[in-house]
Amino acid sequence: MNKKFPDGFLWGGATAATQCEGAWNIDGKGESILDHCTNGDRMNPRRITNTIEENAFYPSHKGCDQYHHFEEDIELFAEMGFKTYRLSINWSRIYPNGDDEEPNQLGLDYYRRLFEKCKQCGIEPTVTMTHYDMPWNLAVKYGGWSNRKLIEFFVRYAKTIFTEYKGLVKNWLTFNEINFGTISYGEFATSGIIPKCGHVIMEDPNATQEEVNRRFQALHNEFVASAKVVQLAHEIDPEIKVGCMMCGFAYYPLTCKPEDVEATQRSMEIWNYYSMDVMCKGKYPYWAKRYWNEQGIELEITEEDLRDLKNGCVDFISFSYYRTDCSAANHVVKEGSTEFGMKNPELKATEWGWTIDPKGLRWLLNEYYSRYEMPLMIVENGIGAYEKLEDGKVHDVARIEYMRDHIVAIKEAINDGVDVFGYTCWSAIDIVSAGTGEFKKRYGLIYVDADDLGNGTYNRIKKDSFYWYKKVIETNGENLD
Ligand code: BGP
Repeated sequence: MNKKFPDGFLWGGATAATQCEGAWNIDGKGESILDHCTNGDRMNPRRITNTIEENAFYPSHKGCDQYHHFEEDIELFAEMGFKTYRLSINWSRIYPNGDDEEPNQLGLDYYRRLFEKCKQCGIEPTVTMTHYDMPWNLAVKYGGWSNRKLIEFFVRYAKTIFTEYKGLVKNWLTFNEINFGTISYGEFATSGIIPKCGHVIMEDPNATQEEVNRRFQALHNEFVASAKVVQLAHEIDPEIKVGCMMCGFAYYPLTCKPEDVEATQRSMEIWNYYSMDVMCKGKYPYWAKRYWNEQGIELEITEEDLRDLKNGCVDFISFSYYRTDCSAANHVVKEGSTEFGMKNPELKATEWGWTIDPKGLRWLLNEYYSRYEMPLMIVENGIGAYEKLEDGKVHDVARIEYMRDHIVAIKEAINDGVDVFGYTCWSAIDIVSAGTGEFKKRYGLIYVDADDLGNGTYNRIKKDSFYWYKKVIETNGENLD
C-alpha cells in the first residue's frame, strides 16, 4: 500500500507576527511583550527591559519587515504553490493596550489587506491568534495570564477578529505552543528575565510555591480562554475550525531501565497531554489531581470553567515538531537551563544543538492520533542554520534534506492511517529566531538580506529549497528529489 498525500493537503509555510512584521510602533500599534525583548545568541540570553533602551537592539522592531513587504512575500509564497500561509495576528495591533474598548482600525485594515492578498493568490490563511505575544500593558498592569481578567480581554479580541475576517479566514489556532508555557504567560515581562524552556517553567526546582501556582493558574486561564473562543468562533461562523497549537514534545527513555521508562511517560504526560487532554477532551487528565497534590498546586477552577472546557474542545490538533529528547529518572534540570530533556546520543544535531529525528515525527503523529483521533496539522517543522548568499544564490542543502526526511515520515504516518491534513514548514521566509533573537539562525525558504542588528537591504532572494519545495507541492508530495 502506498497511500498518497490526500487531495487538498494544505502545503505551506509559517511565520509569527513579532518575528516577521517589524513596524512595531506605527499605525496605532501598541507595544507587545516581544517589543521589549532584546537580541541575544546561543551564549547570551535575550533580556526583557522595562523601557526601550537606546543602546539595545530589539529584533521585533524590524522582523523581516513583512509589514512593508507582505504583497511581495505572498506572491513568492504563491509562486511556490502554497495552499496555506500560517501567520499570527499581533494582538497589540488590534487592541494596542489589550484592555481597550475599541479596536485599532488601522491594525484591522492591515490584516484585511493581507488576507485579501492571500485570497487573490489562492492561499488559505491559517491564523494563530497569539504567538508568544501579548500587549505589554496586559503584562504590566494585570500580571499577564495569571489574572483571570485576561480571559475577558482575549474573548473581546477574538470576537473582533472572527467577525472582521469572516469569510477570509477559516482555520484559527488559539495559543502558540500553549504547553511550552513561556512568554505568553506575561508574568516574566516585569522580571527582566527571558523565559527559559518548558521544563523550567512548569517544573522549576527553584520556583517558589507561589510562582508555581501562578504558572499553572495562567495555563488554566489560557485553557478557559481558548475554550470560550472555540465556542464563540462556531457561533459567529459555523465554517470556522479552531485548533490547539502544541509544542510537539517527544521523549524517549534514555535507557531501558524501568525508572527511565516511568520518567519518560511522565514527561510525555506533563508536557503534552496535560494541555492536550484539556483542549481535546474537555477535561484535565485523570492523574492531574495526584499531580497537583504532590506539587502543592492550588488552582481556582470554577464550575463555569469546567462547563466551558467541556463545550470548547478544539476541532483539530496542530503542533510544531523540530526534535526529540530523552528522559531519565535521575535527570535534574539545572537552573537557567534551556534544555528540553537529555540529549539522545544516537542522533545528530543542528548547529544550535537541536537533534534531528525524522522518524520521531511518525512516532509522535501516531502517539497523538491514537490518543485523540482528531485531524492533525504540522504547523512548524524546519532547521535553523547559518547560511550565505553567494552569487545571488543560497544552497541550503541541509534544509532540503531535513524537510525531505520529515515529509517522508509524514507520508509513513498517513499510510499508518493517521489523519494529517496539512504541513507548514518553519519558516516560510527568514525571520527572527524566537529563542535567541538572532537573524542569522535562518529557517526560511526565502533569504532576507538582513543581519542580527537590523542592517541590510531586506531584499528577498529565493533559496534552493524554494525551488525544491515548489516541486514537492506541485506533485502533492510525490517528487521529493
Ligand atoms: C517554536 C516557535 C517559533 C519558532 C521556532 C524555532 O517553538 O513557535 O516561534 O521560532 O520554535 O525556534 P527558534 O526561533 O528559537 O529557533
